[in-house]
Amino acid sequence: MSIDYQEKIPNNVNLSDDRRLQRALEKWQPGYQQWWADLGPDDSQDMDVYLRTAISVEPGGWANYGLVKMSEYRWGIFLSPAEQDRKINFGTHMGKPAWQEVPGEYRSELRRLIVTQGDTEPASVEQQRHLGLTCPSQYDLRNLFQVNVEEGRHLWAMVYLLHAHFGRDGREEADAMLERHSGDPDKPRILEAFNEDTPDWLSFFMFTYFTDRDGKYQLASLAESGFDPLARTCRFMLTEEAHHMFVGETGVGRVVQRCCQLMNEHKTDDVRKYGAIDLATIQKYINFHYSVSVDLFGQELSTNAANYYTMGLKGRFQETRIDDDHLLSDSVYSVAEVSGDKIVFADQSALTAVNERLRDEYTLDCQRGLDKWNKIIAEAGIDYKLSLPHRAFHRGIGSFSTIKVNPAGDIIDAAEWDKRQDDWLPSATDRAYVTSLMKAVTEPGKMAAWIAPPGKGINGQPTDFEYVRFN
Ligand code: BYC
Repeated sequence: MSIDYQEKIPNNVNLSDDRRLQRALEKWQPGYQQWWADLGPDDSQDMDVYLRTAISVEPGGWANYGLVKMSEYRWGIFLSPAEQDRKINFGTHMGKPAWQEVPGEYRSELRRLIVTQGDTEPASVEQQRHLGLTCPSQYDLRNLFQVNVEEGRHLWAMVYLLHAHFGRDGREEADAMLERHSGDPDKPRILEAFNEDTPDWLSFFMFTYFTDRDGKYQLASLAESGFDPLARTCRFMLTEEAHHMFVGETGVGRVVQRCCQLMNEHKTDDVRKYGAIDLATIQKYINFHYSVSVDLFGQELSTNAANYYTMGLKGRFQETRIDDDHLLSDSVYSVAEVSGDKIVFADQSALTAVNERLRDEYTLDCQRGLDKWNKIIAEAGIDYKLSLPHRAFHRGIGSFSTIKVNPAGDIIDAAEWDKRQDDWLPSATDRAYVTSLMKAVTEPGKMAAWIAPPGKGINGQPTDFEYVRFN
């Protein structure tokens, strides 16, 4: 399963054995490179960056670290090793051998899932493209670029599946991935959160914490797929995704830490005076990014999701570790809904509730980071607790999208919402303040005033290592 870097497209799928596929992908490659040059990270092409490059897909020692010129980064196609005699583990085909080719009857559903997943990857690169110009440190700049190149590779992963398994319409979908753009009024990205701006580094850390974590849960569900090439591709993507969430978790943690430090030093909550971001503003950013990210799980009750499950295309998180019939035809799951002026829980078919179950698992996982950030605050002796807003707060998709709910979960009227929303979500003033802090700090080891230095460097390097050469 070693990766062949001699090829024009590095890969571990024996691409050279399939000349037609190789040619088709090599034809797509220049368009991708052009897209990266146009809409990838601004002004980065000449920089040498200390990046991790995948050299193997085996667990442990799968990556190489070294300075890479951004314009020469090698994107490739890497699948995790095949599991021998893998079976379909859920739905009506349970127990049958996993599909190596697209099951004809489920072609359009499978294509839709792959396209939706694939579309998010270049979208995030587009959303983050200006951030390098205002990096808080070299360490952070390097992390941003690491995330960006890997999201680019995740697009390759989905484009490979489209080219290898969906013929002409797959190739058309692959082309369309480079035609839709984040926030484009005519050709937007498919999922709403990927059309929002990522205008500043606090938003970036929140995005990598909350939205990349949706990626983790969606990829983990697709990694259970009965369509084996999709499962294998997603398993390898998950390995890379872990670093992205680390960037988010530690990034927000360092902003919290810096704030607490200044609160103690100056005996005040108003750290804006000292160029840091106050806890109340951090809470508003959490409210925003969490609510936008929970929307990405779709409707609470979804026949699409039920169909994907029954067809064996998209499973639950860690499907094989769940002890039940893996059909869900007779089981129930507790789902929140609106009843009069209250939000209550009611049992629903577990099959139609698979999106909601995944959202619940995601929320539990999100809370872990909040606990860590709260520990930083408590250790600084400060009496303040960050929290996740209620699941119904600020929703654009699903049964709460038509009502107004405060972060505590009380249904409120539109007038109250209008009056209070700036207390709950970043206001124009908050955003302008955070933007005002965004000034590039590029000397090795130096940090912007609003963020604490990282606990340690990348790959055992010191924090003042020269992670980026600007040339
Ligand atoms: N925005 O039955 P429902 C990542 C539409 S992130 C706009 O609930 P379904 C990453 C929906 O299309 C992970 N529209 O939908 C992170 C449907 O439309 P139709 C990305 C939405 O399909 C950071 C209708 O509402 N991967 O990897 O069950 C950086 C009914 O909804 C949205 C995936 O998402 C929305 N948020 O659930 C980089 C996995 N939600 O049919 C990367 C693949 C719903 O009425 N996607 N709609 O026209 C899926 O599994 C599903 O498409 C979803 C939606 C879970 C997203």
